[in-house]
Amino acid sequence: MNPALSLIFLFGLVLSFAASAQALTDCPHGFTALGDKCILVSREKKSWYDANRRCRALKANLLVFDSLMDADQMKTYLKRQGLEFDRYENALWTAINDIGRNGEFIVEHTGNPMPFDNWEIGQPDRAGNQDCVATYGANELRYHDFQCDFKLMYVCIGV
Ligand SMILES: [Ca+2]
Repeated sequence: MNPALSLIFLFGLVLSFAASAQALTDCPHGFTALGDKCILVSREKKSWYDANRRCRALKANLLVFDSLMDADQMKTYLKRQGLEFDRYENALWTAINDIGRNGEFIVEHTGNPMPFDNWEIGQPDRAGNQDCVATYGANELRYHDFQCDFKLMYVCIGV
């Protein structure tokens, strides 16, 4: 191969390599790639309604786990971020709620039941008026129903 051709070949190789690296981490500004998702963890505590609005404004949705593996991956990530999960105040909002119909918990952005049953034992206990679901690290990120006006951290998932 003559030098000019090999240079072009090398350039093409670098470009395709850059493109494949880009595909793996192609997340909107402020979001981080985690598995096949783009996530944004906000430590700013908000009511469920405000957290949901904030995610939607970022063209994202509140968190929902698709599988046990998905939940485990998030748990590892959040622990690595140094998030403290010793108290329920440090739970994170999910997209799941039964605001529309009491007792029928659905994923806000799909209208469907949660894809993976991740309730903590004894939850939902519906203590008071608990229509919104958070994931609670002290219980392995299992789901708890909370009052929606409770201020919690949250995770947005890019769409
Ligand atoms: Ca509860």
